[in-house]
Amino acid sequence: MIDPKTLAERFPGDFLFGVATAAFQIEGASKADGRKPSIWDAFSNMPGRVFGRHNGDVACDHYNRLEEDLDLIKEMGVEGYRFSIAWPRIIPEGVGRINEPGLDFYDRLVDGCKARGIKTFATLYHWDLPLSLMGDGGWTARSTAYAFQRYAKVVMARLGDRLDAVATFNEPWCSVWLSHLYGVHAPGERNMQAALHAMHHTNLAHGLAVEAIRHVAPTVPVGLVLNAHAVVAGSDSAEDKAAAQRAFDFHNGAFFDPVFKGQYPQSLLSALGEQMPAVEEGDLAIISQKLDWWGLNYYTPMRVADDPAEGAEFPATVPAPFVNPEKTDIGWEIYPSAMGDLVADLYRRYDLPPMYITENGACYNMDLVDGAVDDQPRLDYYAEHLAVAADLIRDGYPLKGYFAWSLMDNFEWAEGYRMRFGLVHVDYDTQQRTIKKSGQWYRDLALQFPRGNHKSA
Ligand code: GCO
Repeated sequence: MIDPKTLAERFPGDFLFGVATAAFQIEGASKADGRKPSIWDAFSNMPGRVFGRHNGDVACDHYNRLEEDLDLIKEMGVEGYRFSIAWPRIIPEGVGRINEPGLDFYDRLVDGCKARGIKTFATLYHWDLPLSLMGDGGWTARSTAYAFQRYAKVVMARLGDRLDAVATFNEPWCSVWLSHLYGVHAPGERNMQAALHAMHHTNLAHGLAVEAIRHVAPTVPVGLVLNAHAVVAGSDSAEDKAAAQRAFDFHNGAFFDPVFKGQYPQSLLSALGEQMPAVEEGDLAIISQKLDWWGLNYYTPMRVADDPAEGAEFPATVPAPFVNPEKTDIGWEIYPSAMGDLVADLYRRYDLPPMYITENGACYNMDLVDGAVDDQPRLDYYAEHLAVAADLIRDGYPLKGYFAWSLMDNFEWAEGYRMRFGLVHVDYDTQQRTIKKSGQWYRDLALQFPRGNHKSA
């Protein structure tokens, strides 16, 4: 077992270790204090969408257990907490009326972190779009981008003085492709045209929000969290290599190119441009404003091969087999070095600001035995990926911090509560929290920071 103190030596003294969560996955209290439904409430209440028809009504009951959960974060020894803000608590209908009690909750959250010496990394959008906005088409409508800008302004006016960083979106790949093309996430659409509209309006919303944040809270570092895919060709054949480049353009380029280059990938425009909404003059300048940081969420590589089918839709790829047969309980291949290769590839392709790993972690579903959870494979997953993170720092990449996904077991979207990613176990009947073996190990690592010259007084 890798000794956390030895591993700690490989990181600079001011490296930030944190834990991450998202509002809909942990808060519960879905009808409390003026919150209105999000698309995830609607989606999870429909049969056949989420495993076991699980929903977010109670989740980890975090909304009602805020103080004890903040104590738990403190106990985890971390210096940073990455959380998301629920738009339907702040502006319940998406537009119009502002709901003060919703803002009050995040006020308490942020103050509670500050009182405990924990840095606050807020995400404005982690997939819980106010359901009312679906009346206009949700993310397929350009108006949603402007509604998001106003929401960003409202949040930053209230919390901006106490946030250490803010991200506009979490994983637009999921809220665009997974939600509008593959139908797996809310709103469950399966349509390329809808997905391309969601893509551009999400990118636009990101840019409009950056503008709003800089206006209202100019000192808060602004970023974007992307689940960049480590795309690997299934073979050395020219066909598979070309497939990998198309997959890169579609899965990564659709977001990285407009944000960091001010244009959409040419291959995507050629193949799908006619189905895209109008890109209005000035949109790409708004989208490509310089960011202070970006966040990478990494779990597993994406192996692709060419799809030889006649008329296959862009990017025309099929999955290629795993190289490492070892996978986590959610079925994702474990392949730590792909994370390092991905970061190197992205810094080669784009002019990127400093980064954080904003999510990394593993699904293992072992349960409590005699009051303890022995989740050695999760601990190993963390140790192996953190070794790659340390290599990246050694090689000169501007990696500033690492957030484990997740603080605790929670609502794993379409998988419901059956898939567990927590460093802390949650008993959903009693809401009891128990730090797992991996959580104790992570705490021993995180407790070493900050250290050396960087130690704060
Ligand atoms: C994500 C998510 C998390 C997931 C995690 C595991 O951004 O994909 O932030 O919500 O729970 O990735 O699938």
